[in-house]
Amino acid sequence: MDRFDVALEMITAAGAVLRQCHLKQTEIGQKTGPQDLVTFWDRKIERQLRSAIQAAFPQDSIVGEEYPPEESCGGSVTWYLDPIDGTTNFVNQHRNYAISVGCWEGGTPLFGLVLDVERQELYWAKHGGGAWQDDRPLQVSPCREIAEMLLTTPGIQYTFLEPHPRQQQLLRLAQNVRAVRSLGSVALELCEVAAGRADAFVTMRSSPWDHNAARIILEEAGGAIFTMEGAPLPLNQKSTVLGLNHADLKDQFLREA
Ligand code: 2AM
Ligand code: CA
Repeated sequence: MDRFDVALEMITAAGAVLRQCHLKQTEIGQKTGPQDLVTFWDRKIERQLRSAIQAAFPQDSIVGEEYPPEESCGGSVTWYLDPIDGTTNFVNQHRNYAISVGCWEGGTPLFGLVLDVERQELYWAKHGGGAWQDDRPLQVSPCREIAEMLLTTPGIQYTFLEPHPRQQQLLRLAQNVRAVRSLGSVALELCEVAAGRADAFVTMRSSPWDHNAARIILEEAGGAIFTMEGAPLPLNQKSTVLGLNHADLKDQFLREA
C-alpha cells in the first residue's frame, strides 16, 4: 500500500471508533482551562494513527497535537495529525468534528484527508489531482464581492472578541460581509471554502495539525491560503490563517481586515 492508501484505511478505521464511542465525563480533561479540552479519545485515536504510520513507514516523521513530535529516521516525509479537530464539538455536540491527516515531503504537499466523522464525509486531495468530497470534485465559489461573501471562523472569541492588533479591522470585515458563520473546526471550515459553501475563512489561532491537511484540499479546489499578514502559511508553526476562494482577493481582504 502507498501512503495515501494507508492514510485512507487508518482514517476510516479511526472514524468508526469515534462514531461508536460513548464519551464519559471522566474521560474529559482540561489542558489550560475550560475552553481548552482534551479527551481520552483524542489521545487514543492519535496513538492509533501513529501506530499505523510507524508500522508502514518507520522512516517518516509525525507531528500530532497530543504527543511530542516523532523525529524522522532519515526520511523526508512528515505526517500532520489531528485526531479530533473540534474537540469542543466532540464533547458538547458529538458532531461537527474531524480527523485531519496531512502528508508532506519537505515543503511539498503530497495529500490531505479530512473526515467529517459523524456525517461520514471524506474531503481529500492529492497534489495536482484536484479536491474531492468522497467521489465528487470540489470547486471554490466564484464570489469576488466582499459584500456577498460568507465568512467562516472557528473561534469567535479569540478572533473577534479578544484584543489583538487586527481586531478592529476584523470587526469591520465582519460587518461588511454578507454573513459570518462558525462551525468550530479549522479543518472542516477550510473544507467549506473548498466546497464553495463558504467564501473565506479567518482565525487568529491555528496549529500545523489543524490546517496542514485542509490547506491542500483548499488549494486543489482553486482557493488560496495565507497568514493574516498575507505571508505564506508556515508548515511547522502555529499561525493566524486567512483562507480565500481566490488568491486575487488577498490584497482587498487585508485592506479591509
Ligand atoms: P482543536 O479542536 O483540535 O483544539 C476551534 O477552536 C478550532 O480552532 C478547532 O479547530 C481547534 O482545534 C482550533 N484551535 C487551534 N488552536 C486553538 C487554541 N489555542 N484554542 C482554541 N482552539 C484552537
Ligand atoms: Ca485536536
